[in-house]
Order: sequence, then structure tokens, then C-alpha cells
Amino acid sequence: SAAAASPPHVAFIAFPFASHPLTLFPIARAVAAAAPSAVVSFLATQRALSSLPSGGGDTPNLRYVAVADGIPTDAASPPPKDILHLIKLFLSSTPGNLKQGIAAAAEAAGGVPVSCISSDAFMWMSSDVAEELAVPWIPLRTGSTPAFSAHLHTDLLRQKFGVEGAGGCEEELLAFIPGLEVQRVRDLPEGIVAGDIDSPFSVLSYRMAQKIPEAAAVGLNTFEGLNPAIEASLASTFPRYLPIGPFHFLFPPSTVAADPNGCLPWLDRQAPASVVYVSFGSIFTPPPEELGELAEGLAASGAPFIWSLKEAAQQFLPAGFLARTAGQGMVVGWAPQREVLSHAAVGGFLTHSGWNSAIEGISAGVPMLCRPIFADQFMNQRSMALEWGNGTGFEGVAMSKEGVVRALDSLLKGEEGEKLRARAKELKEAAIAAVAPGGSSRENFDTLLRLMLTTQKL
Ligand code: U2F
Repeated sequence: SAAAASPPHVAFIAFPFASHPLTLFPIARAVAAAAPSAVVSFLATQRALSSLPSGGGDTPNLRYVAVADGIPTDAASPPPKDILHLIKLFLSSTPGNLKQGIAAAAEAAGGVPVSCISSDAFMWMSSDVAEELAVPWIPLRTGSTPAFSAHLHTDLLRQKFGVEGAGGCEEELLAFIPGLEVQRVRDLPEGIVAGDIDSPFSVLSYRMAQKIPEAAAVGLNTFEGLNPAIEASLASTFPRYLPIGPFHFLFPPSTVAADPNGCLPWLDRQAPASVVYVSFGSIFTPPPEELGELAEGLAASGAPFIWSLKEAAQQFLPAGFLARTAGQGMVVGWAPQREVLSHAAVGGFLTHSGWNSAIEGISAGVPMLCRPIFADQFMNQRSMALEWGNGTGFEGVAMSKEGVVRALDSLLKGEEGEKLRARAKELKEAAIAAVAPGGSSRENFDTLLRLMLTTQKL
């Protein structure tokens, strides 16, 4: 038939918010580069697409396709700025906008029909779109493995602890789920047993967990050996669970990262392992009072720093802070984080422990100091502190001036920091080995690629 003669066409569907599109993108590029005769489409909202690198010459078979964002177009009401509102609007226009996007992708490819849909695992409704087309659905999970496992066990957790906040059981360990022995009930992402179970993120995670068993395979942004007990348990229930990370290692960009604030030349002038890099990710920022405490702590510690802080939050810095610390560090609206973390001058990473940041810290061999805020971040800190030995946190979670000074001293100059750094370096070696030829992530990626390129109808 005509369809059988067509080249494979893999359509990636991003969750078009925060760091999600950028996390998925290296996989689309890696697939396009590994299969030059395949068509690869990357679907996201126009806004998300415009934050991605403009088409590189190394993957001419990769095409961007815009999908509707659900924002009302009447000029009377200004477009909402609140991310949760934007997410709700977008979700309410699925799956129609995705179906249109898939049709547009085929049309843009001269009629080559989509033969596989690979989506952010959050985009569970992609599985219905795939089913309708009778093509495989291959979700890619961008968050951490322990949180993924927790989401998969949501019903069990709710049977045990209810959904009202698990009153009295917050300190209980999740020892009844393989690989979650170090995690407490209180570390679970909100929306499982506590918090708003109807929030967009809770619903996305819950539906994701329900749909995952229908997937042809699942790719995870981790590497074999990081969570052995979870890996074993997932593999026994779902054979095509494939750790292929760190995603960003699979097909590194061919261009130099933009460094508009001059972070890298500044780092060139600092002593080895002396600098703390600070960032709380792309969604939330700690409350203003705490930013003030952190600022005072940084200043008092004397540690050289690069602080990536959204422009809008910089107004909460204490008066005179920037002038006082001009010779010590820099506050920037954006930093080329991976390059910064890989610079020899960086000795520690103060992070919200979002999964991309955590895996980038691991990949760069930098010890982490965690200030988790939401989602999988509390579990990520527990993994670092109690399983991997490459990170630690603050007493009582929130940052105080004294807490920051103590923690930075210990991280950058103390014995504890040395231990964490040694473990961080071992993990970095493991991450590099996983994506090297013959490594587990590389082999798993090849398996995933073969599944993606199969053009047989289901
Ligand atoms: C959500 O995470 P976030 O987007 O808030 O945070 P990360 O997962 O750590 O991703 C932030 C990314 O932005 C990059 C950085 C990471 O790749 O390198 N970045 C940068 O390049 N320069 C900057 O100045 C600041 C950031 C969620 F909150 C987490 O809990 C989830 O684990 C995560 C994955 O689903 O999504």
C-alpha cells in the first residue's frame, strides 16, 4: 500500500510549559539524526516552539508544528499570564488541537502520515490520538523515577492514606513500594494523598499513570543503576520501560550555548570548585522573605556565586544587595545552566531539585544543596541525601541567613562537601558511561528508536 511505502514519521508532542519542551527536544533531535530518512515533527504551542533553538542544519528532517494554545482570540480580554490558567486553557483544547497538529504535520511532510506518536508522559491524551490512528504511543517521562513510581501507585497510596493529607502519617516511610524505602509520605508530590487532587498537575499525573500500561514503550530521563529497585520492579510489570538518560547527553547541541550575561567568562576568573550556582527552575520562586534570607546568607558567606533569578523576582532582593556583592557574584535573569554546572569553578549547586536540574547536576558531577518547592522535588532531595550521597538540604526545608552560611561553608569548604563531591563525580562517570557506545542508555535508546521507526499499523 501507499502507506507502507512511506518513510516513518515520528510526531513528538510536548507539554508546552516550563522546561518540558526543552527536555523533550534532545530526543526528537537524536531520533532525527539517527534516522535521516525518517520524518520527525515536533508539536507544541507557538509560544513554546519559539523558545526552542531555531532549526539546526544537523537535523534537516525535523520540523516544528504549532498546535493551538486555547487562548481566546477576542481582543477584549488580554491573554492570561498565570501559568496554571494557561495550562488549563491548553488542556481544554486537547485532544482536538493535537489531532489538528498531527494532520498538519502529515500535510507539511508532503502527505507522509504519522506512524508513531511520542509525547511527554504528561500528555496522556496523546495515547487516544495514537489509538485513533492505530499507531504506537511512546511516552517520555521528564520527571524523576521515584516520583513516577509514586504516581503509578496512586490508588494504592490513596487506599492506605486517603486524600485528605495523610494526617498523622506524614513521617511514615513508603517501604511497601520497592525502591521508595527512603521516601516519607510527606515527600510525595502534592495531589496524591495531600494537596489539591483536582489541580491540573495532579490530574495530568493521575491520568498519565492510568494510560502508561497502553504505551508501546516508555522512555525515562535517567540511567540504569540510579534506582535499581524501582527499575527492577517496573521492568517486571512493564518490560519496555527504558531509561535513556540523561536526555541532554544523547545528542548534544552543535552550537555554543548563549551566555548573554557573561557567566562563563566570569567563571573563568574564579578558583576551582569555589563558586555556588543558585537556581530554582522555571516555574516557581521561593517566597520573597526567603529570597531576602538567601541573599543575606550569600553575602555573609563570602562565597562567589551566580544566582539565576527571574527578572520579576529581583525586586525582592534586599536594598543595596547587588551593589554590596558586585565583586562577589552575579544575579542574572538566565544562565546557560548546563555549561555553568560543568565549569571547573563551580563547587556546588543550590537547587529546587527539579528533575532536569538534578540530572544536570549529576551529569556535571556537582554536589547539590536542595530547597525543594513542589512536585517531585522533595523526593529528589531524599534520593540525593539518603540514596546517592551527592546532595543535602536545609534543616526545616526553608532557607535562613544562618542556615545558608552554614550550608555553603560545609558544601564548599567542609569535609561533608568533599564527600558529596566525591560521590557526585562517581555519578557523573556513571551517567557518561550510560550514554557512551555500548552503554545502557545508548542501547535502550536504540531499542526505543527501532520501536519508533516501525511503520506497521497496530
Ligand atoms: C519542573 O521543573 P522546572 O522547569 O521548574 O525545573 P527543572 O526540571 O530543574 O528544569 C529547569 C531547566 O531550565 C534550565 C535548566 C533546566 O534544564 O538547565 N535553566 C537554564 O538553562 N538557565 C537558567 O537560568 C535556569 C534554568 C518541575 F518543577 C520539576 O519538579 C520536574 O522535575 C520537572 C521535570 O518534569 O519540571
